[in-house]
Amino acid sequence: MTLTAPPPLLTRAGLADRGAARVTPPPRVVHMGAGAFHRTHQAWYTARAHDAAAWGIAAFTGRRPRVAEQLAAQDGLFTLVERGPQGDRFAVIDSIREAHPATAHDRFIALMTAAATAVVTLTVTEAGYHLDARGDLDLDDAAVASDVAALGAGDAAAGLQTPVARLTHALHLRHESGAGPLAVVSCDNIPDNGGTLQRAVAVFASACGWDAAPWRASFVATSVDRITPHTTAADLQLVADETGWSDEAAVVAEPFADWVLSGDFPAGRPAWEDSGARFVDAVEPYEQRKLLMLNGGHLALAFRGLLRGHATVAEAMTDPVCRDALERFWDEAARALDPVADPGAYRAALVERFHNARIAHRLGQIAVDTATKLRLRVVPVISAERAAGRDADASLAIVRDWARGIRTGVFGDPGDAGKLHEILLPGLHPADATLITAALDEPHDSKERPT
Ligand code: CS2
Repeated sequence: MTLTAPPPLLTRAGLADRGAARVTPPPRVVHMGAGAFHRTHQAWYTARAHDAAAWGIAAFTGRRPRVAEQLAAQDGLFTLVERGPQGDRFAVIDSIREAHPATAHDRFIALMTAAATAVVTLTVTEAGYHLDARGDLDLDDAAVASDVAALGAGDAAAGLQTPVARLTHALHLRHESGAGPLAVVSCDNIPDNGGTLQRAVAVFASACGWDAAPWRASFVATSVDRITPHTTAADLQLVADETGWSDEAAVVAEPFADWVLSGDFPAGRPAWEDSGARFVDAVEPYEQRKLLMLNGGHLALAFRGLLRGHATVAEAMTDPVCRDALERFWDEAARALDPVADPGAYRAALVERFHNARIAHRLGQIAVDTATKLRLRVVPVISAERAAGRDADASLAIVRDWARGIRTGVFGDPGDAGKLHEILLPGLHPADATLITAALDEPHDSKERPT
């Protein structure tokens, strides 16, 4: 057997050697949460803007530093594999200019107080905001409380745990430094993500004794969309074979991408519209459509699908029982949506996207932080249906599947099994809570038996 050497690591010098040199753009965007989704979405939109040469991204990871190490070794470069139903397309994305772990707080502060920095984007997951049931920052949360204490003691360098703390600290120092205004862009699947983050920052600031009111930060609301499965070892091998580069930071995504934004960018921004981003007056109809139909639909498929032994979204789509759970949930969700966002067309496109069997989007990847996701994606449909005098049966079936999955250890944290009410119910409208309690308490083997 002959062993062939692996191809060289993807780097800017390597590309230049092959006659494909890339411009290294100055960092003007700071990103928090440089996971796979950031790379397939905001980094890709930025790289395709006509003014990309002027807009580099300084990306910071969250709890795990690995992606920062991989990207740093590759000068921020990575391959995006666009995986359509018929085949793959490979592109080197060059918008990330530098990458750091979240612990590099000094570098984060240096960038956040630099006059040239115009935009900060976030993909820190729903749970990463540490919100309570009403969507407000939870000051009783242990990580939040520890960050308030650390900043109160002037001890930020010891390591802040939460993104809201890091951001608020940086905005406070930017204000003190007199650097100009900037835009803060939440790209997480949270209703009114811009307003929610703005309130969280104000509450955190006040807990630290700072007044955020005069800070010149514009909180932009967005709806983001691009299905991004976890990258596998086979994907990395494919990238090496097809591109001739070793690339530990490669990511895979569906061809579809969507980004709707609303708000001001007082210090400018990349021309993201060149890549298809849309700037609108009100993001809510689009955000609701995406959150309820795609993300809520994902939960319908993930819970029912995992209970029935499926591994991926595409697999669950071919099971009539899962498909029926999804379609019935979509009927309810569609009634809660603003027709301006054309939920019918979106739903038809979703069927195609979910059926893309070349995307191995694992149901287990979706079934994490499940209580927070249920609250944001399914409970609003229950409330809307009930308010209109209907039974919300399909949405409640998702709650039943959730309870069953956790109690039987199919997904979720087994330690949660005894406290489902405690996790899901606080803050809910009493009428919704009563109904959801009944769904949570229903014995396993009665309604919606998953066989
Ligand atoms: C998914 C999302 O993991 C999940 O909860 O619903 O990550 C979804 O794939 C993206 O929001 C698609 O844009």
